[in-house]
Amino acid sequence: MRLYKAIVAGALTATAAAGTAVALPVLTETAANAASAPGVTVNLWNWNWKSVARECTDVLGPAGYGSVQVSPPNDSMSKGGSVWWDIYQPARYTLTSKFGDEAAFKNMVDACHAAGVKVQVDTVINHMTGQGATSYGGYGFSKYNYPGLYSSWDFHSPTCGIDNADYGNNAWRVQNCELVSLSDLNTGSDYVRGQIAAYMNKLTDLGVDGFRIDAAKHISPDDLGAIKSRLKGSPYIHQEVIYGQGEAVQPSQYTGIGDVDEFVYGRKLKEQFTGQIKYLQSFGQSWGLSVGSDKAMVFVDNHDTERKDASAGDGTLNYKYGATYKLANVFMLAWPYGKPNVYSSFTWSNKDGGPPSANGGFVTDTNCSNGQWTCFDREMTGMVGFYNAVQGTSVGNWTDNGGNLIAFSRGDKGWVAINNENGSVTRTFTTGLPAGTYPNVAGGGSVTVNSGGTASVTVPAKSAVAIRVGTSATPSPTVTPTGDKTATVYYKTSWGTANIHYGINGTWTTVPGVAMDTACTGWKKKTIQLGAATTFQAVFNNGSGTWDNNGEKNYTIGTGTTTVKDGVVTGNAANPCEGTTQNSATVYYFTGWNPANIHYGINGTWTTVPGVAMDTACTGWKKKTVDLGTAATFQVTFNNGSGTWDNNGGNNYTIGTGATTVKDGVVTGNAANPCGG
Ligand code: LAG
Ligand code: CA
Repeated sequence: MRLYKAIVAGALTATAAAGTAVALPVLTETAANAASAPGVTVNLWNWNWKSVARECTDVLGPAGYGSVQVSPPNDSMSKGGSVWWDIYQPARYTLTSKFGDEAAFKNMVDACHAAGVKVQVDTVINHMTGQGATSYGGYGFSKYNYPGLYSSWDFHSPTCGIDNADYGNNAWRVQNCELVSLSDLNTGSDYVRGQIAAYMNKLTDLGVDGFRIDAAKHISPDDLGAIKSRLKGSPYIHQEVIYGQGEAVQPSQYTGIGDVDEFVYGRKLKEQFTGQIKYLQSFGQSWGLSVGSDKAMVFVDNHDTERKDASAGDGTLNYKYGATYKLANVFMLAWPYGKPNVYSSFTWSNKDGGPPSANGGFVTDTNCSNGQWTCFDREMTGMVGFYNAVQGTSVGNWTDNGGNLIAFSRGDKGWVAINNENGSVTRTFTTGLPAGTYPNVAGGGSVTVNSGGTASVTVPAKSAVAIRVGTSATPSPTVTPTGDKTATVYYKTSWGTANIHYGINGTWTTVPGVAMDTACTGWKKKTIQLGAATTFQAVFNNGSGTWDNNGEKNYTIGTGTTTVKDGVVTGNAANPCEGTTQNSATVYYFTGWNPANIHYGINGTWTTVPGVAMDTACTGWKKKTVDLGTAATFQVTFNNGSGTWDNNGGNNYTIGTGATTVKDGVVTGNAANPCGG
């Protein structure tokens, strides 16, 4: 590991030195080609500099991430921490942001470089502010006046606002009028170009390796090209040019300057992963992606798309989709298209709400176990190694089950199976890998490949198995996790839905964790496989932002049965539900939806919307068994997870114990299993 770090650090220095030696005027064409490849980028959006530095050292470097993308480091308008979007209103180019000062920024760049990770900066250069008068750094400004930097004549004037209709037919207005009332810099002016380039060159001098150009669509390619020609070195550039069908400004107009953020990619992955992923066999530019693979930076989501309504056509998956989101990211790192950008940020319920902060909006350190941060970068570490190992190979051995399971190889370097079904799939797959036993880098367990390159693999529901060359074989050629320790946790709560979010040896579940079952009135229950571990860390939440993390300390829980009640952990406990009445209801629901959720209330306590995912019982039928405690009936509604509901015409369904079918609005109690058996 030390040797690896030393080599990478040496390579970085050499690139920087070569960059400064190049004469400035000839940069435009050669620089685009010379810009060093970013590898797998991770967007640690809204992390403070201290936390990014720590992540580079502890996680990103060891995992093999190539670059980290950080939030705008310049001083910005301050809304005192109430919203996230004040960072997209620059006040000046001094590095006094809510994420830390210039010294902290420099420390971060150095720490990331020492770990072999390049740094890309989100640069907001199309506009200044639309509101406010004071910045995080304590500087005073007004919309068209930034003392010592810009005055009214540095903005496009007369001023105008971009209208929705402009996108279709008026590129000039999209690039010269104001985006959401933000004062639009006159990027045609020599002075403005000089100030922007000076800011970016200062970042380069601090060691920055690349830039995301915010709102690039709103800067004409001519202006952006002119700014680029003034940049030092050959930074990697990706431009935010959001594709819209038939629009006047198109991503392809920017590929001469650098890469483009490919927004169609995430939209397509959302469609497939909430439908049938078998179609992904032909996934590529022919699907309507806006630029070619060599010009695309791709992502499952970013800070804007994760906040779009589930029903919006341009929305994407986000961390709230749990396992589905993770599978889409596994696909992105396994499938050869574009340069992947993994997203890891804070959890939210209010779309505008700011990240965890203190003292008037200064972002506090990232904490990966209090539920306020997704730390999703940590869940993709194994797949980053996979990405690095398979570069230069192509897809082979494609197979699917005609539905939601796919598998493919990358040459003889890697093989992946992605199971987006609600049930596990066991098959013999052709992996194309040399014989051996490989750890699953997308989850737990291992796979043994025989001398013919095939392997018999069980891919659990909603999970992935990925294996690659270069990983150390596990000590014994056995399947699935070593060790078989389990822990059964009973949690006392009045929440309708309770999730347990837990970490075993530092590897945590995806926020919000795993849904617990109702054990009896007031108690939720979950049994967890610990492998060889004898203790683990756990916190609980209600699925909509309320957490119990034991006053920031987490709960430490051992094997066997444990109860957690009012902050008290009792190990080797008796089952608190023993002796209580335990009614249960099995509901069969006839629907074409996939997924289908059951949202229900027992004695007036309802699950958190959208409720609980139902399992597929057989064609057309979904199924879920619900523990009712002492209740004899409960209230039920159904939904498809994206806003379509069946609530029995506003009356809800009332359902009793035993098996019940619900079909076309008709409830049949004490029903036979409609799937037979
Ligand atoms: C971007 N790319 O082109 C960013 O990815 C996106 O997050 C930014 O919008 C936008 N462009 C400007 O950099 C965000 C919020 C907006 C917010 C804006 C400026 O999505 O909602 O606008 O940042 O802070 C806010 C208010 C507006 C208001 C504006 C100016 O929401 O109602 O007109 O501030 O005062
Ligand atoms: Ca503009």
